[in-house]
Amino acid sequence: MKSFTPFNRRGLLGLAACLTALVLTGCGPSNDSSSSSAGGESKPSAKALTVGFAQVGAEGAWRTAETESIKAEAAKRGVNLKFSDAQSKQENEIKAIRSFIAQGVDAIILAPIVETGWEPVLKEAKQAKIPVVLVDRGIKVDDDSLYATLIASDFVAEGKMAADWLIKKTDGKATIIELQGTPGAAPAIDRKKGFEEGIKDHPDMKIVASQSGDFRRSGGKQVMEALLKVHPEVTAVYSHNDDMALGAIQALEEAGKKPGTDVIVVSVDGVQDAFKALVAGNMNCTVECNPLLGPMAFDAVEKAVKGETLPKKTIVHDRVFDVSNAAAELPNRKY
Ligand code: GZL
Repeated sequence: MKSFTPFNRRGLLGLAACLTALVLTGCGPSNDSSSSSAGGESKPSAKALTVGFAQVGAEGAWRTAETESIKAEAAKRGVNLKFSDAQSKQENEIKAIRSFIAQGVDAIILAPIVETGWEPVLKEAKQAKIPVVLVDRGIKVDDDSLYATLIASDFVAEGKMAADWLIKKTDGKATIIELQGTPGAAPAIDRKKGFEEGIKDHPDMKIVASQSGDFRRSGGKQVMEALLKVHPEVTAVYSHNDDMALGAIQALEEAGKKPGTDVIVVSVDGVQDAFKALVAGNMNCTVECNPLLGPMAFDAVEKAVKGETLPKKTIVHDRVFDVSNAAAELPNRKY
């Protein structure tokens, strides 16, 4: 057993004294709860998220309402939002996404103007490990890992609801002009598909003309003016959105027809001006398509940035409005 000589005994006493001094003066490892040691550290504040939002443009009331919903929710959650209005051009949306990637945002929200052409830029976002949340319109890609989730209405169902309502209203007999949305856009493709499915077993429900007004009020008016000259026998208009329907109503009035009576007007979106037209009797039906997607979009972003797996699609449910329920609903409309 090792004996202690005076040197090492003295040495040991000195070492003990040093250690005591160290602990008392806090020069050693500290376990003081007020310091940054593990026990009492204050949680680092959650870093505010920076999110890029690539928006289609500002083609109408619905789009404006969606933009406002996303911006308001970002402000409410303290998110640093970088916003891009693509002026209804896909190349501008793609440029915006590349810019967001270069800035190193935490996530991207994309409202894709059309269904195709997204793979290259979404692969770049995936490479940069930046999740992409799609809102309001879907895309066609082979690899659905290129986006975290899609939050949107079921446009085929909307088209079907519009058809069902019109069949009931006209006892299955109508000469229809269809106003299509933006060519290549998911709501235009699927609202057309749903409406056609809805009328396929009703041979007297005839679409005599179908043309794009690009989801714009001006487009709806111009197309309706032109098609009225070719089809003065029209008895119903099916419009892929309210903005075009409101333009068509103007064209019908200028042509001396009574919209809502001579020509039945059925549309989609449920914007406030459509409700006013329903109450005034110029429009007959609108199928709601909710643009207030901000809360759901940021719930998805917060999950996606944590690497959580999200459902590939979250369907936003829609209701049908006509003269029977429009007046009661109008005061509740938020867009
Ligand atoms: C639907 C949305 C459509 C609206 C139109 O989710 O993409 O685009 O129905 C808008 O009013 O232009």
